[in-house]
Amino acid sequence: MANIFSGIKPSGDLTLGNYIGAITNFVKLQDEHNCYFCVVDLHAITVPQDRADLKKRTKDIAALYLACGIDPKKATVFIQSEVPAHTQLGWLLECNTYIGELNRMTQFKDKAQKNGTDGLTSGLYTYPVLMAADILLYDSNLVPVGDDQKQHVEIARDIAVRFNNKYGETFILPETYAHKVGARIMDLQDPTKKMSKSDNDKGCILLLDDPKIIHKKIMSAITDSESIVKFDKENKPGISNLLTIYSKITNLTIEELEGKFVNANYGEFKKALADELVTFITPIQNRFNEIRNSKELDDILDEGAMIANQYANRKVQKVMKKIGLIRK
Ligand code: AQP
Repeated sequence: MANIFSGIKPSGDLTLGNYIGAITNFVKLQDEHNCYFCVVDLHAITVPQDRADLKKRTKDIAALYLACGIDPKKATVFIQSEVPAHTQLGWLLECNTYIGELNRMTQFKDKAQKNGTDGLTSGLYTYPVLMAADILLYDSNLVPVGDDQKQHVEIARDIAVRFNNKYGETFILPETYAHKVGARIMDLQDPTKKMSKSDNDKGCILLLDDPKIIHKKIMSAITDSESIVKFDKENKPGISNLLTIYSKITNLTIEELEGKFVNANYGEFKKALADELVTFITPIQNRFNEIRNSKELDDILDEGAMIANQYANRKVQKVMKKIGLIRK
């Protein structure tokens, strides 16, 4: 049985990209492994957040984890800021991470290139180290993430190797667990760019979108002028992205879908996809509405925080001892 850790930050409302890229693997892995699934609220504050939105979204994401099929009897579900060992270990690891390594992180580089570094926080720059702490704290063997997060799992591994070499065996070396297809769902309006919760507009399907909005967003997705439903990422990124989404929510293969829509035009294909999406998302939304304001959700998060704190505190004490942060 492996240890699994992953999290999603409440920097926006959950997207279909988060679901397909990450949550489907959370649900799959919980049956056979020791799983810790977290709402990483401390990562969200690396960019400015409205207090009330942050509070609301943190619980929304926890409720959506459950609504999407994470079972609290199988997995520990908790909020990152309720387990102080994450920030404790984050600092200990920052003192074992080089500035050159952080300079290579593409997410920060992209944001800095787009807007310059003025107004960017040092938290945004060092957040990969906090993410390394999240992962290493639970002796995680596997980290289910989408494509964009692979580099951050790699730096966690590099930090773990360095720490182990310096202080003796302390950390398990984590590996990424990602889909072959669906590890990067693209924006519906710009299929060369990742669907992202902080760019919530027509290009992004939210798990809590109204069915009418879902229809509208799918029907207005950018495609191409060929009108052939065929997977070709290079030349037909829009249709290929829609085929990937279709395949992921129905379990039909891309080839089966190409066959099914061989005589269809893009309008017919998009309508069928929108219908499937609504059928797929409606039970998730119903379950979300049942649990979002229930006592059940708070009980699950209280219990999750207790279990996570027990594991994480033991681990951080071990790490401190290795470093020499010990009085007796
Ligand atoms: N478009 C995507 N396709 C596949 N997987 C995705 N993930 C995010 N977008 C896609 C995966 O979802 C998990 C949670 O991500 P996160 O919230 O920690 O941060 P992120 O990767 O930066 O996600 P967003 O939605 O793009 O957030 P913002 O806009 O706030 O930066 C991760 O496993 C991620 O790979």
